[in-house]
Amino acid sequence: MTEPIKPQSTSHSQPENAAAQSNNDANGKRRRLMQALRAAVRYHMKYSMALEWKKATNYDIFMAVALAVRERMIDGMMATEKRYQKLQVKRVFYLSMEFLMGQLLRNNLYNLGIYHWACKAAAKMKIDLEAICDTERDAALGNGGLGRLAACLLDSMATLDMPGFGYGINYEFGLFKQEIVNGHQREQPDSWSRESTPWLIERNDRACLIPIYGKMVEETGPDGKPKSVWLDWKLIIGVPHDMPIVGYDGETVNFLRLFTARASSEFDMEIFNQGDYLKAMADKVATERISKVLYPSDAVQAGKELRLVQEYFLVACALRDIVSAYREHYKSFDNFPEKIAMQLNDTHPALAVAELMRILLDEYEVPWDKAWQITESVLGFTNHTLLPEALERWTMPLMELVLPRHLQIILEINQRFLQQVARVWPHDTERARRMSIIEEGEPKQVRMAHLAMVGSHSINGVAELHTELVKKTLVPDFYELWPHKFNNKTNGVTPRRWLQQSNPRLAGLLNRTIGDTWVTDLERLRALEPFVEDTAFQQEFMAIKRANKARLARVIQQTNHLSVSPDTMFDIQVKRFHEYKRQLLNAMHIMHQYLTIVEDGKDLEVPKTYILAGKAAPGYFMAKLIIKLINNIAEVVNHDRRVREQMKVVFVPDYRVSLAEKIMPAADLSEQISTAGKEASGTGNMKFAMNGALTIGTLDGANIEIRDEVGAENIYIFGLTAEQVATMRQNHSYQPQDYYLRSPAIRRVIDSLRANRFCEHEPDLFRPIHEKLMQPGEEYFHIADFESYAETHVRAAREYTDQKLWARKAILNVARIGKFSSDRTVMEYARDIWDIHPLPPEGSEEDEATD
Ligand code: 26Q
Repeated sequence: MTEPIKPQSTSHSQPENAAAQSNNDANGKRRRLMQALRAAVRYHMKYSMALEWKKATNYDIFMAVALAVRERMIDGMMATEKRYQKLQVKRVFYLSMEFLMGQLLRNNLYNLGIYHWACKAAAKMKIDLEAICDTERDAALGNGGLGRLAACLLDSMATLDMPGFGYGINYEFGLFKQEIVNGHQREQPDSWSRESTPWLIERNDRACLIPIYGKMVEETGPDGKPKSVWLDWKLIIGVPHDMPIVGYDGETVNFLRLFTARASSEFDMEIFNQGDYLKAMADKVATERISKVLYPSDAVQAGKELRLVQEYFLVACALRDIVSAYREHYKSFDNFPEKIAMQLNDTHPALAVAELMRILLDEYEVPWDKAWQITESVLGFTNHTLLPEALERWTMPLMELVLPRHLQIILEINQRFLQQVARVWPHDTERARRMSIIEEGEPKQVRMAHLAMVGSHSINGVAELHTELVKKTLVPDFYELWPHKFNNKTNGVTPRRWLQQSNPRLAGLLNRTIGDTWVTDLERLRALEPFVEDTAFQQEFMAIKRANKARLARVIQQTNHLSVSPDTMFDIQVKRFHEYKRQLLNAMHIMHQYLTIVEDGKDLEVPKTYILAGKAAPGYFMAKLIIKLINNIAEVVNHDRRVREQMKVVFVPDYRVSLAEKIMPAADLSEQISTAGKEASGTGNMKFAMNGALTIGTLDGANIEIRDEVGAENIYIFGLTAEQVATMRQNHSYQPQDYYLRSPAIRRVIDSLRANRFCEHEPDLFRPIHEKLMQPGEEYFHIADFESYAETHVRAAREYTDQKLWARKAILNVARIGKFSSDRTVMEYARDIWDIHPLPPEGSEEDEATD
């Protein structure tokens, strides 16, 4: 592989002559690298794309550059595989229905260590590489937090030189594109062009055959005993497509393996031969539907057959692939747990428990107890939600239809599990009912979280509070039975994408001030603390923030045709739309601010730009209505001359990873305002703070740990605690009406909704909103938290007017955010759950530093 070149190798201490010599070498290397890049790009433009330079669009140039870069990634991937093979290292496989990768060219160039040289090489060809990178379509194979976490973990595993691989589905359509029409969300298909992406390498040689549907039939086995066999199944072909994942410094290149569903031609042949051509074609279309589209909901599960089939398809393809690679080196399964770990990203791949058992039992005739021991020691399960409506359940009839053999195995697992429960708690039928993998009812349902917990040796939550709530309130029986299985792994985000690449100005300042080691060791940001009082540093820091705000203002000008001033405070909430995330609380506060100006004639402490973005699941009525409300508020506010100098409201359409990369660095205030106890962790909160925004937030998810790190004086915490919320729920004491009667501000906001102030031409449009807000026991405590929220906003705005004070706090957020690197998260998973270790290439790192 071509050696990566570090942009600035500063830390080497060498004798003068040797240093000069090595500088010359490095310069020569750079020159050769730039020449090689230019040559490769020209080559691909001509021979891969058959295009002339003169006629190439920016997108064509993107393709040619990507193909040139891809060569280096493939070299790295093959070298990495060789290294792993040689030592037969233990590997971890991250099974996930979602990988929200975003754009990849910029990331790959940075991680290969050639971004700066590629920029220069491009400049020589009169090309603006940043603009080229921005023509790339996002790979949006995920909904939000859970999918983006998977992508961050892949980046960290490769950066840490760990053998960690992603397994997922190669959706033809990722998350829908959001358009806003008359203030309403409209969904458009996202064609991210998986057929032509330069980042996927089709591996027909590793295609696998997956059986599905059919029935169980009792037969007599060779030993004369009755035996049930799975017959009349259909076959699906899974074709893997590998996306190389380059670690920072380009040394380790792992991969994300995504499977496409194809109809099996051998199988179809039979029907073709029977002459039913149309039936055969219909079957083919039905099969290939499996990898057609990502389900766009990130909370309520629809219980749809196609989704179950998708989940099975992922698990079956992944396990076949993993087992067959293992079998190339080992005859028995004795070493399986020593060589393989698998992590289940929520319950979506929980069928892995049954599928691994099936493979071991039916295909390799491993006895039950041994198979069970292997399964349990290999699997780990991560929970990402406390919302009851998001817990996956599948009806028994559907399971039986789609996966008759798996259902049999699940029932057997359950029987043995319930025997174990009965040994610990004899005669406690109520507890057995609660813990059973099967939920009684009409119809009976399979609880996927129970299946995942029973079949895994580790169960983790994604922030400290969340893990405590999983143990104490979500599944207390399981915690009592297996306290040793439960552990916390607080989420993190990759500082490569979310600081170095998205905020090059701040990254530059950091490099100049404390060196560049923070890129792979984020705790090094602590070295910034001595600079918090340094006026010159503060000014530079704030100037960078302003430049990032100006960059976002340009985006907003283009998308919303609205001009916003980078000299106002940027108050930002971006995330999926959900009632529990309480964009509505933000909206209520914006209405309150507006009414304060126009009705009370008061000025705001500071001029503000409220920025919101995010998608609602297409079937989520309330979330969509809240999007409409925010757009209507924006319409009213932005056209009212009375508030012109003081506030603007922007809803930026089509929130996605590439937009987030422009938004996070431009925030002054980060809104993390979920109802306490509802947000498992949040990861946007980390991205904002890492880029120097202050958080206004509740004591929920990772906000609590962010406060612990940055210090209570550097974050704006408000509202009820999870405990207070739970108590008020228990004793049914939450009466929104009480707050309404007590608080004129709340009254005015609710009354303005009732009076159609934000929907003059569509009376009653927002009735469902104010009615729900005022319902006794309202699930999300909007009104209960309103006053505390509004007061805290006033405090934040006042402090913002003292720019020196604000700069100090913002800098401390950056300096103390080190914990939230996904490198730390991955190291904890590797140590506590996977038992895997870094395998740096020989002669890298230490050797380099000492020679
Ligand atoms: C389930 C069944 C059928 C169809 C869809 C789904 C489904 C899909 C996606 C259910 C849930 C999701 C996504 C959940 C998610 O993103 N959770 C978030 O995970 C983050 C990473 O751990 C946390 O930071 C967030 O707090 C959590 O909300």
